[in-house]
Amino acid sequence: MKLYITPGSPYARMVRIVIIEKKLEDRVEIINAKTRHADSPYYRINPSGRVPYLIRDDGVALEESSLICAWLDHLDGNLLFDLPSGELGWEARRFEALARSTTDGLAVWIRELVRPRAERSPTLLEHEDERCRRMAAMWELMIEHPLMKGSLNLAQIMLACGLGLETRNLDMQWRTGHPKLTHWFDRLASRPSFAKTAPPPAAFTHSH
Ligand SMILES: N[C@@H](CCC(=O)N[C@@H](CS)C(=O)NCC(=O)O)C(=O)O
Repeated sequence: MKLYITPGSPYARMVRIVIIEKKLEDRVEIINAKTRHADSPYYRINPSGRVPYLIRDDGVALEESSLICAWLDHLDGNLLFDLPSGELGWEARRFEALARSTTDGLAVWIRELVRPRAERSPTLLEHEDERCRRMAAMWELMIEHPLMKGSLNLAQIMLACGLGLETRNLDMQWRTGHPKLTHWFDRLASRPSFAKTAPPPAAFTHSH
């Protein structure tokens, strides 16, 4: 199989972590795609131009990190990330949706910061900064929930991939005033699958 990624994408990182946790590294070739470039050859492979993008051995291609993670998890019939049944299953879905919502904002923010300074919207940057502060305060209250502390799940992976953008976005200050979230993140970040997939640091900032 082939997985198209960019090294900084939190969504692609989520799939890469699942691949490592599932011990599928020998079965998936990881390929860097050139995204957000006019006439990129990648557009002939994936018309949407987005990553992650998995081309299965049968040639069928999948977009969307949640779909790709679920498909990979089902591959060997030995589910690592299956949802619990009943109320806990809905809680797991709720947490995963909140983690994805958090990451969606952080991804929009870094995307804006990567633009040339004159093309950036100060309104958007301010909006995402404020959203990030609110979401970090929310997670500080929720991070000791059994779902976030128990065995690894997709909500934990998604949230950590979002917060991990801190090494690229120097304006992002989710740690400040959030000791529980900081402790949670640092513990997860030392796990081999997270350490191996950490985004390359960059020094994007708007404030200085
Ligand atoms: N909902 C998608 C989001 C994927 C996404 O936004 N990928 C970004 C990188 S973080 C991308 O490929 N952007 C390139 C573009 O928009 O052209 C998922 O979960 O896979």
